[in-house]
Amino acid sequence: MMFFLILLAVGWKLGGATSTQRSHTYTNVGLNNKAFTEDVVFESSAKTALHCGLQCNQQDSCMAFTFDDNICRGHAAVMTPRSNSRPAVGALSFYKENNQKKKNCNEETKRGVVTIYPDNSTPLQVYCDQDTDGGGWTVFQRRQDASVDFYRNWTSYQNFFGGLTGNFWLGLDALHMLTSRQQYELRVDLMKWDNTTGYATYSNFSISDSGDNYRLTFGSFTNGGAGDSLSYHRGYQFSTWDRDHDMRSGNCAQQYHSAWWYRDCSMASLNGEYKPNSNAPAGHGIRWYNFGGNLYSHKFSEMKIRVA
Ligand SMILES: [Ca+2]
Repeated sequence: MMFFLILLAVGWKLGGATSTQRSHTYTNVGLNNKAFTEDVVFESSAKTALHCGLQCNQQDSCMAFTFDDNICRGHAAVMTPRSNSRPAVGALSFYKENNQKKKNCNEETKRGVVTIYPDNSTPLQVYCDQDTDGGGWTVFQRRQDASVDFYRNWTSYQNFFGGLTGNFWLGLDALHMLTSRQQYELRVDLMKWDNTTGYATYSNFSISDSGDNYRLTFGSFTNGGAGDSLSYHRGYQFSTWDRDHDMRSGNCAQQYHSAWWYRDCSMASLNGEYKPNSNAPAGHGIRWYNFGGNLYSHKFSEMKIRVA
């Protein structure tokens, strides 16, 4: 394989080592040399996998190739956790890493902190969860300890704060940018202090722009044992201690030390105070009414979106 690497002048990833290249990176599919069987864009003869790779390299529509017994096949599909391509046993198989800018975590195959380009030009650093329910999730909120203060003002919530590998908020402007361009589903993951977990999913999630105070829109509760504590907030604007858009005469965010799509006031409030003793004053804490009740404050929360 080193032979191919040098002659092709493209990168090969074999046994975890990757080298970058002149034009495209090819990565071994790594499934015991299984091959793609669908989306064939060309078939030809080739003496070696090297020649096969060069043919694929010359065609934009070729995203992967398989080489088996001097038969070279180019394929339009890239193997990802959500790909419909089906592998077959017997051939050497590689895929071309997509050098185009990825718009979301569905298109991205890497996990963790990555840079995506929601509008094809503006870089946005996000955290991709590729493990939960098939992956493809862009995480926009995480609470896992008390090290980051979430009782913040309007400007702070418009922007990113925290750290992508720990506690963070991606920012309302970023959420609007993402959800105004593609249709997303929402998932909320929660963990109690006894490590029991629950989740809730919603369809057609989007956030409006700053002029509309980042109003929360979604279709419906679709699944999850944590129950539906968000529908109460559907259609309401975001509020912080210094920007009151709630339905109460007072200020919900100020009263409960959080920031949320408050109504009068909330059934969920995942930006509340982190309370290691699990019990918070009523209305405070990381709350999801249908999973723990009004007083319970969760050990862990994540909010994430995926292109539907
Ligand atoms: Ca108010």
